[in-house]
Amino acid sequence: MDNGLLKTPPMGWMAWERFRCDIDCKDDPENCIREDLFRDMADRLVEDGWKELGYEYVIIDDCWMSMLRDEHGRLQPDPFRFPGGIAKLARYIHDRGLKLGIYADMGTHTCMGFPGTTLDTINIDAQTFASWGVDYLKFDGCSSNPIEQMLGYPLMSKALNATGRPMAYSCSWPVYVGGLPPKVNYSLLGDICHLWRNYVDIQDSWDSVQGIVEWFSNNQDDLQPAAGPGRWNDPDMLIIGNFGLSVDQARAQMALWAIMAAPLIMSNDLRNLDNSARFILQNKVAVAINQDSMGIQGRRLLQEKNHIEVYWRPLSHSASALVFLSRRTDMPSLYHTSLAKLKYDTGNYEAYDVFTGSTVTGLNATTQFTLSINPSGVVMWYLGIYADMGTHTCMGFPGT
Ligand code: A2G
Repeated sequence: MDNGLLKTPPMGWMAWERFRCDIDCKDDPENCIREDLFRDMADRLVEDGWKELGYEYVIIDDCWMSMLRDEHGRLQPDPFRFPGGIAKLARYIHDRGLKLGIYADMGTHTCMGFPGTTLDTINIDAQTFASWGVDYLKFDGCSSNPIEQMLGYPLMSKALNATGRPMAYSCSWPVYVGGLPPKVNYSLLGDICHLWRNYVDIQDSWDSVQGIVEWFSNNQDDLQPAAGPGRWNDPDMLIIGNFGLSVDQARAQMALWAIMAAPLIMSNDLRNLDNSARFILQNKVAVAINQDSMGIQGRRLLQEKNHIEVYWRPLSHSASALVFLSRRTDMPSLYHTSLAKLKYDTGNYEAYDVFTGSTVTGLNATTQFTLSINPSGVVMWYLGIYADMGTHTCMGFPGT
């Protein structure tokens, strides 16, 4: 949606993948969906360096609601798990310079069976969220039919705008109609939503990450042109820091989400994150590539027979990013190539290896180079043009 919000993909934290619908605050007080969990995550975002990198949204997912609307027909939070109410939680989050997201569902019930938003309650729900100070709405689509969705998603967009409060609008609509044209109209989605979920929910495994990347790449001709400032495809949350990914696989998720101009919305436990996950998620160059101001989504360029794949994204200042992904399961593979083989023009380049910090200078398009790529791992390069006319090259080396 072109109203000035989300000029770059949103960054933040969302409860769902890691904390699901845990409402057992008696036996699992640390992990249940309640206001303390969101306050804890807000504290971590501010105190552990996330906010300054751009991770700013704290997003409540399903299972925050009371089973009943209030006497005015408004949604209300579960009184035991959110005793202070959402407005107070929003103040806590705003006081720390962060933004609050919330979840609702176009349909009779949310996916976990809490009260849904039907066509007749769209306006009141949008007004309720605005009155609480919500900054972001994830609008799911369980328990509705395609006609209700076709009416409801645009109506919610209008209703949010009519509140006068700027709220980012995330639409799960495409998932419920198969994710692809002609059933999904991506130009309409780009007009009414800031981001949208295209495909199945992510789970805590490399299989799940790979399946998502494969689907997005196989369908990139339909999906890639739909993205741009204010309108983003959403392959779902970052699961880095949980239980399912090795360090190499975590780097791969970060690299591929950066290439795909995907929302960087983590779902992990920021209170217990190991340093390797933290370094990957806080990698400044990976984040900068994801947040590039041109907002052009990248593409898979090549699938080699030996299960090495190459992904590419054009970036501002004539720079670009390359990701070399190994989908092999044997040993580190040597990959021989040149920039010319990857369709680069003649010129002099320098490459910065995003995860090792090493630099390769003196590359021209025909220079042959060899990379070693770990199984289910990546090498990620930020590529600048070398020897610009100016005082410094794009990477800060002496210029001409
Ligand atoms: O409901 C759906 O499965 C959501 N999926 C998932 O992200 C989570 O919100 C869950 C909560 O019950 C989509 O929005 C596509």
